[in-house]
Amino acid sequence: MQAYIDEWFQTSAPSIQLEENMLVLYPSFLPSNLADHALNTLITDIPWQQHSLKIYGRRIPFPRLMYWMGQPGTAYRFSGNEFQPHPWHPVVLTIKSLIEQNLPASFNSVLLNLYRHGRDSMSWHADDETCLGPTPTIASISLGSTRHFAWKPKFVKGPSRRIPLPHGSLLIMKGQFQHHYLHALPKTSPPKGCRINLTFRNIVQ
Ligand SMILES: O=C(O)CCC(=O)C(=O)O
Ligand SMILES: [Mn+2]
Repeated sequence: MQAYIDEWFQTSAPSIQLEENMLVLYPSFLPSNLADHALNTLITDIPWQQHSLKIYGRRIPFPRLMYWMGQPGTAYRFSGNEFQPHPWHPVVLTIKSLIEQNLPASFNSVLLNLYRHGRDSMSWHADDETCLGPTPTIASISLGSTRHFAWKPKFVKGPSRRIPLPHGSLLIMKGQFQHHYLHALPKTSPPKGCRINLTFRNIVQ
């Protein structure tokens, strides 16, 4: 499977379907001028926030900055945090409508993550909160430095796999993906520039 992914990445096919279509990557989804503009605009316009995780009474800062955006009523609760939605940024709305024109899905919120360098990361998790419904479709846009997205089975022992997420790419997680798999954005040791990730979601309750 990993060899297939590596070969595909070298040939730049328009999309790759993985894990029985529960994971689909469009490597160059955004027009390059929109991807460049979104990266430059969001880095400076978003008042990026440092949130933290409470473990054994201690607050540990997440190794990345975040910002939650969406329509009113889409509060997002995870890891002991509750995020109230900030109003849509026009560039984020442009990207959202481009995705919605191409997918049978719509979104009422988005989590923005800023990975400042290769040591910023996201640990193993599933986006399986009840508020996302049982089979959420999550549309994940990457801007800036290419980083690897890793995933592995949740309930059985099995190897993890990884795929590079280039500037302007769109990764779709759908169906039972959050039920069967964990995913992560691992740290890298070679130095990396900054990366912004937008995961569009639909809060249903
Ligand atoms: O940065 C990424 O590509 C992954 C983000 C993610 O998994 C999340 O926001 O839940
Ligand atoms: Mn996730």
